Amino acid sequence: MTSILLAIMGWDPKGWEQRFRALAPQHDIRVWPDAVGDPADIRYACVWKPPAGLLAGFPNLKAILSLGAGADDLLADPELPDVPVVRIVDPDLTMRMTEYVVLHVLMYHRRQRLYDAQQRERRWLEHSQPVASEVVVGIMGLGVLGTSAAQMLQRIGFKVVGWSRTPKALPGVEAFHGARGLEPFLRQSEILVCLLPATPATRGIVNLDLLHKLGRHGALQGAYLINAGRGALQVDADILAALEEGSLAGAVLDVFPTEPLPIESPLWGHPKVTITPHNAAQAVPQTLAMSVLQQIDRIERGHPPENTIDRAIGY
Ligand code: NDP
Ligand code: OXD
Repeated sequence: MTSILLAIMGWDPKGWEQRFRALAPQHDIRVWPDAVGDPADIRYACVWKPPAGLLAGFPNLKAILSLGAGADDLLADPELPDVPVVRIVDPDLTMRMTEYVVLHVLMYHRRQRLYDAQQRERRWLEHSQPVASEVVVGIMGLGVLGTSAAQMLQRIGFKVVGWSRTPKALPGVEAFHGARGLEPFLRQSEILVCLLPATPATRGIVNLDLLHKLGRHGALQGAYLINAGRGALQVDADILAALEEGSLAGAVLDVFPTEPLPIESPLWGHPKVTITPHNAAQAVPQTLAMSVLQQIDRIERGHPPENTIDRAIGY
């Protein structure tokens, strides 16, 4: 019997506990903070935003498994034990993010907010509608989530460009990479979709300088931002400034430097901003617990875990 710890902050741990117990009755499931038992028993820690220093208290850990796709919070723990850190890669999570991206790209492309406003005024007025193939969507981060969103957007006709750290070859997607690839990527992008991890290299990347480089004179006649990566990527004041001066026509934000978004943030009431509470791709135990347990099973059978975080680059 292997002892597995669940340490979850900010989400309700009950669903995870029930699912782990149902799927892995052969394992000993412990739950932080009330039912940890002897810390020396714990071999695997399955976590979401555990307090810094907590994991250092488990001397016999074999791996840490993040219950989310992004592991930036974990890596910020200066006492993080030196064992593999595994993140979630799961088709359910990926498809949820793809839905979110496609939904909001289409909202801008089809000018749905304009038609909503007209409806409130009982105005019957048709506007010209560009074809999707004239509209360029730029995906920052061509990883698991960015690739899936790029492929779906392509299937519904958009021109898709992408940007990543290392070179990528995705059929039909014009791919840019690295510092030199950033500006030509941005110049084409009318709708910028941000699906980057938060790392020392990406923090604050969505700033005024970057927003000024977006393609504003394409088929949509304006530039739009969708950030569902991490709040640390964006500078809220710069997004507001870009909206005020008109260099940005709209922003959809799922993530923020401070979460929950403080009540006094001017983003809440801005007419060109759409806010969602960091749920673009909700981590649902019903489907994701299996992915986590499969990685534990791999390690127990002597195989290296998949989807490990490279601590040197931060994702
Ligand atoms: P991946 O690790 O699969 O992909 C990350 C992508 O970002 C890769 O293409 C990588 O480049 C690129 N990248 C990283 N650093 C840089 C850099 N410095 N310059 C250019 N490109 C860079 O992650 P996922 O796609 O699975 O997830 C992305 C992020 O989405 C997560 O880290 C998390 O923060 C966020 N997320 C948000 C959720 C939400 O509900 N809002 C839910 C789930 C995840 P390369 O391919 O060259 O390595
Ligand atoms: C994740 C998230 O990283 O929910 O999975 O943000």
